[in-house]
Amino acid sequence: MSHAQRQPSLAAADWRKDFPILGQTVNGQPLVYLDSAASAQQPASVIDAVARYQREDHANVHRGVHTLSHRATDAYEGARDKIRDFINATTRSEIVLTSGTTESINLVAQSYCRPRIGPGGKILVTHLEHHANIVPWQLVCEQTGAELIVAPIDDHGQLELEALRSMMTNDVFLLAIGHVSNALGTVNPVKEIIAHARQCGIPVLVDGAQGVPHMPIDVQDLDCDFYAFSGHKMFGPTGTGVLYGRETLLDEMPPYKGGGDMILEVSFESTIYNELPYKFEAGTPNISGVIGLGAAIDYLQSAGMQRIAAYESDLHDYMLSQLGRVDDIRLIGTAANKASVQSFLLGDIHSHDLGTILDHQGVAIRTGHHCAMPVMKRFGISGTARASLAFYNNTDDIDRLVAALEKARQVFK
Ligand code: C6P
Repeated sequence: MSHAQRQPSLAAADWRKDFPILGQTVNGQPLVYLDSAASAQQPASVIDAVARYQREDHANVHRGVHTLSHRATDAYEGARDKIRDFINATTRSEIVLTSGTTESINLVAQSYCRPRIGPGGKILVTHLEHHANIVPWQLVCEQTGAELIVAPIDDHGQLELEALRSMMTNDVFLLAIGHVSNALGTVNPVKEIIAHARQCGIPVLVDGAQGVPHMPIDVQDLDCDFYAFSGHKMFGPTGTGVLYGRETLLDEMPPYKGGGDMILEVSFESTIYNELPYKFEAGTPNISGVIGLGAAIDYLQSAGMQRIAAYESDLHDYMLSQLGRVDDIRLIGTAANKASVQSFLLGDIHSHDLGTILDHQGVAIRTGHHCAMPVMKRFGISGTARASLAFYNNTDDIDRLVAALEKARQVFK
């Protein structure tokens, strides 16, 4: 039986029951949530971990001698250890806790690039990037006189690898590349790309916002210098995120923000900064959120990332085969290696209208440019409808999506 013909296993039914929000009806229909790339839902264990912390343990971290502060600190730092283990970083010093992928990338742009780059230097990105992996580099270029250069993609939404490699010249200071495209679902062969960049002496930042929720990530195996991701896309709370950074690089970088907790000693004459990773974590952090993120990692570890990836791959194939049967559908993003996302257009229905009609049928998708305007421009469109999957989705969700699209077609006939 071909990959595409295989039905996804029923394991999702077990996972699904762990997500209380999915049990509701929306507009009179059972909710079909196909917008996990924007923000994934949280299992009860995450919601409970945050609530338990708020009820029983809340206090500021790293500051108090009292019991609650110790408990809060232990839980918060325990989550950092879980993150280290989850992505196989070498040490916990390499796990900087941020508010999300966006902040993680801005940190690298301002603290790693800005002090080191100038006119004549180049930052290399790809045409597939989310705005969060474009605009921080444009800011640095404006600030320093460096130049942003962009590797092209083909009509399937795949990187033109030969062109990318040929752009890795001596004057390139950093390659910033997404692991998985949020708009098209393309999975980039980042391990091979990083290996080539390393031969060229170019450090690499990977935007892993759409990678971490769907596949096992091993930053040592990838051999990347930075890997950025968000808690809310991996079934944890919003306002949490991670910057993995190679310790030798983080060590050399100046702080990104100043304030409490990132210092060892302050006087009006000078300040001695704290050790890694605290040097980059000024002010009171999102304590409850990070504890929730730790619980999300526990959940993912017990589900098993390999198992999740295999299930989602089958479900994605099923989605493609079913969408392919819808008349007048145009699939945007047809790369050979894809994860969990499919963009499409239906006839000449505006994507926002399509999203609204689907919502009336209880089906939640995202519409518009997906914060990836250059991708839309590349395909000559202003936006798409996008269905994105997580392991709590199943074939019924896909069938409901297809039925809702058929209904939309009738409405607009
Ligand atoms: N993409 C989507 O619907 P933040 O907002 O910092 O958590 O993540 C930003 C970000 C960076 N890179 C990629 C590849 C992303 O997909 C995102 C967020 C959401 O596709 C919201 S636009």
